[in-house]
Amino acid sequence: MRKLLLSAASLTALALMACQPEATAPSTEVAVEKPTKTVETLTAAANAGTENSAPTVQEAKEFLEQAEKDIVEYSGYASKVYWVQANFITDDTNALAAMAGAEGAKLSTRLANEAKRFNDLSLPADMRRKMDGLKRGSNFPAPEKEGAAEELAKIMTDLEATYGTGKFDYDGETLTLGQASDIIATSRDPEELQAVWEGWRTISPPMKRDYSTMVEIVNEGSRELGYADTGALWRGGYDMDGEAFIKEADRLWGQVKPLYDQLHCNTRAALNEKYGDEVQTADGPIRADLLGNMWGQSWGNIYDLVAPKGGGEGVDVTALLEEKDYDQKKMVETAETFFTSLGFDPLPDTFWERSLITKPRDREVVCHASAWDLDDMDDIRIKMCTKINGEDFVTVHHELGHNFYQRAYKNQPVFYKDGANDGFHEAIGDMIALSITPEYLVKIGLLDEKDVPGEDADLALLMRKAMDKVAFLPFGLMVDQWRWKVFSGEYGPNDYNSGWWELREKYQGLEYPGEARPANAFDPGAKFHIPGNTPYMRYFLAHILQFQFHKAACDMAGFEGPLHQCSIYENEEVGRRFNAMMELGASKPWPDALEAFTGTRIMDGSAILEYFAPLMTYLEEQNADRSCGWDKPAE
Ligand code: X8Z
Ligand code: ZN
Repeated sequence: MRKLLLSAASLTALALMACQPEATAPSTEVAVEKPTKTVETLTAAANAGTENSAPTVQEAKEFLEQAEKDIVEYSGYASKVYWVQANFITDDTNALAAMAGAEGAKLSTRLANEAKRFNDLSLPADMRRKMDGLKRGSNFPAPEKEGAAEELAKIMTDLEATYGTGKFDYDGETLTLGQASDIIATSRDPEELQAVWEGWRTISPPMKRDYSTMVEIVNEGSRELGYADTGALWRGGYDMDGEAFIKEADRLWGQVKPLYDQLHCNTRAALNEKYGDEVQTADGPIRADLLGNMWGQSWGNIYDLVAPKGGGEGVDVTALLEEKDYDQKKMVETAETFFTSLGFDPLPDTFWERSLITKPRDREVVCHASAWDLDDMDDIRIKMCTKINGEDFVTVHHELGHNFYQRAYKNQPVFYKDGANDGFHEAIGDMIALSITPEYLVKIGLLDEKDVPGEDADLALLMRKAMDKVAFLPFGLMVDQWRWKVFSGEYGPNDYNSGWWELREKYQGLEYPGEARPANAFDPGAKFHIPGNTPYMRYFLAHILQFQFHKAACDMAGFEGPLHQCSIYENEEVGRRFNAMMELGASKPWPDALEAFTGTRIMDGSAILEYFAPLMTYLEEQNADRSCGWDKPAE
């Protein structure tokens, strides 16, 4: 949890961290119980509802100034509470986090309600934007009734802690998610894969009751803020009408689905060949435990099964990191160097002193990678249980992208200390990581010149990347399709699991292993962002945007070859223009920020299609005699 969501652009004025469960929001006891005189006066006047109480622009200005102070004061301590809890999960730190969360929830609710007083007042655009942001409250708003903020904050803290400490027994050992994920990534024994996949999902049934209570609470909070439900509140965070946003997401998915369908078809055929009809049929959905990832969200770990024949070797970054003896710190330093090569200042010493980059042996931490901004200025950090492999090499770039973005917009008012939209925040580091080409790896000494793959390896490089990036797209979309239906009531608690699998099949073409899921299964709870309460549409958008950014950057750099061969390493001009977009934070509607860097105001999937165009041709050839798609034939 942990953010006070404030702006029309899904601003999180309490942008303490990216990639984290979001809270309700902030304020100290003092701020909650003793609002300043100005605000008291305003509130009393608003309640009085007389003509005499019509607020002035000056009052609005004072209100915003006071709100900013309250938020800064709250987040200054709450961020430290959350950091300690996520780095040291105990009953005590959970209790502290829940207390901070409740205060935050009350603060955001109070500010949202007070901001309504200025609804009919004509305000300068910038003040209106701040006011609208405040009125959105938080992504998980508490209703005003007594005790609701406390109950909500406790549930949110408990859900996250249950996930963070989740373990299960397999083959005489107690496995953490990290250990289970290694088995899913490397094992090719379908029985073992199924057992470990099912084992991890035993951690989530106990979450279900709390989850449904939480849904009720935040829906009530959302209704008090004027939204039909919490899904509508989330969809309202994109500088456009919520209904228009649904259409926008559908449009983007429609652009990229043909590429996904081809990848799905080819991957299913490879799995069928590897495991036989008994395990993976040649038609229908793919068995979710066979894809090398606990959630079937990115498939790079089974690249070996789909490697184009005679298509060269590609580059195995995991092997290179091992060969060159990289440790976690060296991985992060390497990612930092990419940013500094673009002209960004190095990370502060405190980043290195305070970040957590290796899984501690002797205490419980939230291992899911995240990036934090503890003082909304320079105290930026990451927290991740980094593994020395290619996947986490990309993730450290992803996390530093959050940190460099946070620092770029640090001089904005607190209301605007956030991404242009949440997809932008997730796309920055990923865009940088798209520049990790073989030539770049040679420049930094990770790959020897003699091992640079020839042109014939392009397909291999593209296939590796597509197994991660293209495979992810429908997962990025379906997680919040599920949550939107949960918030709207279309999926009640009895439908949570069946609804999840309905969407897993519809969008991803996946199915669970085994005959049936247990009656008490709550499989959504086994994915961090559900108990961690982090909206997910941001990752879908980021997977579109990062290719759009990459293409714009390569155009700027004057690169003329195919997009997947372009690296912007050491290009300070691109860095300067990237920074110009980043330092806007959320101060402008996101199309303005997009235009500042790419020249267009529209999110567009054509860059990812261009990037993978040679692979698409290859996939279509491979699939020519296959029957693709996964719909069951009509009876
Ligand atoms: O959660 C993350 C980041 C932190 S914001 C590690 N990601 C999503 C996930 O792991 O499910 C990055 C890609 C998608
Ligand atoms: Zn992220």
